Amino acid sequence: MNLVELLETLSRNSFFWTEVSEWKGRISVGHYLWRTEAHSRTACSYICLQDESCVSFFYQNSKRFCQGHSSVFLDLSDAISEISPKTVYFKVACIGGPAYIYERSANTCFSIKEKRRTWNNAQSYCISENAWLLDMSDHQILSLLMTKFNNYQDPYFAFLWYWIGLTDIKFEGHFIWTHSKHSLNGSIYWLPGQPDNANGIQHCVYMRNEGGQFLWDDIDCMVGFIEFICQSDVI
Ligand SMILES: [Ca+2]
Repeated sequence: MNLVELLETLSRNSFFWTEVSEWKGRISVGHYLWRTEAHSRTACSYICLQDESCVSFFYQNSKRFCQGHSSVFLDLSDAISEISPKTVYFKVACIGGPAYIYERSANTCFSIKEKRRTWNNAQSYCISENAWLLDMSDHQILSLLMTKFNNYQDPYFAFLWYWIGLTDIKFEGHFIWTHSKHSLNGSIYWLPGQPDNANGIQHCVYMRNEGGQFLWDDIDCMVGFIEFICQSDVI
């Protein structure tokens, strides 16, 4: 396959196609901006350094605003040896930025935030990264991710609670995934006896690990000690 044929293949298979250029013998298949929070300029530079596709960053001290510019390059030899160029690209290209992990099996990106927030503040945090609270309305993604969380290798992960993007704040008992706006029609993932809307104030859903399995519970959206998982698209 020569260069022209390769580029044609990439553009056919890649809805995210933005531009092509050659640089130091590599091909750029696109670029994207990411934003996140960092406590210092050094921390921001570190985030950029950790992302092999990051080529520049900008830090605004007053807002702790860290913005980076990443270019995604393919080594020509890698691209040829790996038949699916989509896979090569997706490994690094999450809209949410370098903190996001691309989950190949579900073709989505997510980031576990070790920060404690109310449900609304967690959702705002995700939105600030061009992401949203985890939406598992797609049945395939639901099953893949719930299995993944149950097998997650981080030893601390199973001890914490995590908001997900599911709420019945508008109509009691009618749970909606906030990003996709899809209704939840039955689920095998509720904790026993849940959702119970205890005291009439439980309208947001979090998950926690019970006996080796993550399951869901509805709780007061204002509870502030729950961590959360953001999800973003791939570029
Ligand atoms: Ca409950």
